[in-house]
Amino acid sequence: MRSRAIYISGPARITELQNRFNVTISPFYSGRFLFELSSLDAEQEKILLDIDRLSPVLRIWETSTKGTILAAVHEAVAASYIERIPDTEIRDFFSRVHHFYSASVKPDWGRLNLVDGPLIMGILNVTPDSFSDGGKFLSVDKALEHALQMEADGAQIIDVGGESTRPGARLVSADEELDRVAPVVKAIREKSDVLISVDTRKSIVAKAALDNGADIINDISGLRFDPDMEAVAAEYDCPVVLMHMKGEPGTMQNNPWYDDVMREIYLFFEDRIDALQNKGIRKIILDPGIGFGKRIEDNLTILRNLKDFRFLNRPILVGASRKSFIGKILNKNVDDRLYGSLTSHLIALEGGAQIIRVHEVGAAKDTIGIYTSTRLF
Ligand code: 9MG
Repeated sequence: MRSRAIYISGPARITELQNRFNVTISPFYSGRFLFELSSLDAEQEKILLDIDRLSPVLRIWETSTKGTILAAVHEAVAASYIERIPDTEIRDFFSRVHHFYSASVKPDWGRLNLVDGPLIMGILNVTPDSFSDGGKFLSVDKALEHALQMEADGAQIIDVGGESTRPGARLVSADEELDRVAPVVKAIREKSDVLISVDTRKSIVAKAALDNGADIINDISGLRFDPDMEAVAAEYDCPVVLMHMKGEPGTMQNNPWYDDVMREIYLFFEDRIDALQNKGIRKIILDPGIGFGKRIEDNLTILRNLKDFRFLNRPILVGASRKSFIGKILNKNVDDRLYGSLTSHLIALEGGAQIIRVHEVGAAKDTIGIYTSTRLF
């Protein structure tokens, strides 16, 4: 069964859904979630209808011939109630709803432990042409110094990347990328216990980084660029960042277009989670890929609706730091985007992001400090 949470942002969204599903939705649901359930078999549909009869928890507006149901699930779906539902995918659906309304999932994957609150991933670009700090950290010593400084400032993860992913960037050969990344990962690991992620689309680079002490694969292609990447992730059983990107870096910002950006990303995540799990990859972090084949309004829609993705029961990572949508909205150069970046981080945290990928670690740490304090009272 496929299930998707749809956030009803306001009257325009209500009208859109009314038209799409041919149903009447009360304005009462503005600001709430509806759930689109599809591919239901007859058995599942019967269970849902029984639940609808017996309980106020679920109300069904339509069982269409296409097998899609638009449902409103009240926010208080109690765990004890879930226990009484027969053990089917419907029960799994209710468990996910329960999670969705109670808190983000917080897996403890050994060295990567998301139980104790959001983590900071500090960006370490070892490229001559990276979009915001190009060329500054090309030597191993300089890169190491910067990594250790970010750790001292509060980063729990250092994201080492040897290929620029800015729009229009050129492809780098595997050898060149390997030469940039592997010695830096090795040097950091010799000096520190900090988590290291390797920002690469190439399995050879990922494997070398993991062999030198990296912990996480951060692949902006969602492990689709290199056919061997999934095998490496499965073999090392390491966490992977599954990022959404429309197109590829060279051309992705040439007129990107979405009918419904949230829907497209959501379905991409569902498909890729299935595919990765079938390959034995269990530790999946979702990342909507701010700025990767997205217009300004797409980036803003994602940030505003980020919590929709929590329904997929996976931790969420957001990278908004210094990105061009901030520059365009505020009319600021790349070095002047700190406040815009921090505000974006805060919105991401509010939407359930558990890892934020940042350039300015100390400032991000303060943002998280205030954000988490407000959760305590
Ligand atoms: C490498 N890189 C650049 N931007 C990124 C983002 O937003 N997310 C992830 N996972 N990686 C990114």
